[in-house]
Amino acid sequence: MNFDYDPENIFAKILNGDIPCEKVLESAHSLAFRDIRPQAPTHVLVIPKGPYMSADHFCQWASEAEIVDFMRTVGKICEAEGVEDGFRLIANARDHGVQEVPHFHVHILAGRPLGRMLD
Ligand code: DGP
Repeated sequence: MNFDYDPENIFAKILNGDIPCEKVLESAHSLAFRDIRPQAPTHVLVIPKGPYMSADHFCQWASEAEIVDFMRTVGKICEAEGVEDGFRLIANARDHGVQEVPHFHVHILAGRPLGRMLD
């Protein structure tokens, strides 16, 4: 699995403490921090601690404990950030998905009308 994972990617460096982040929540298998270029009043990134490049890899190869931990982290952040008016989860993957950082992450966006994405 994950033979192409780049251990030098930016989120790997955040995970090992080489690059600082504005941490929102940390759990056994996940870390959440604020996006450095926020696109909305709430823009949090949730990443697994394991070396998964993208959502398909995570969903195929992560353990159930990692997957549950990740989804619970998303849920806790939604509750803490107050997303009653609505929110969006985004997981970009590889070239066509315009993924900038090759470590799986979900964007949580909220706090303003986000417009339509899919027409
Ligand atoms: P994408 O891979 O296209 O889904 O988006 C990557 C996001 O990561 C982008 O919104 C900007 C954010 N980002 C890039 N470098 C850093 C960084 O060093 N720190 C933080 N907090 N966010 C970063």
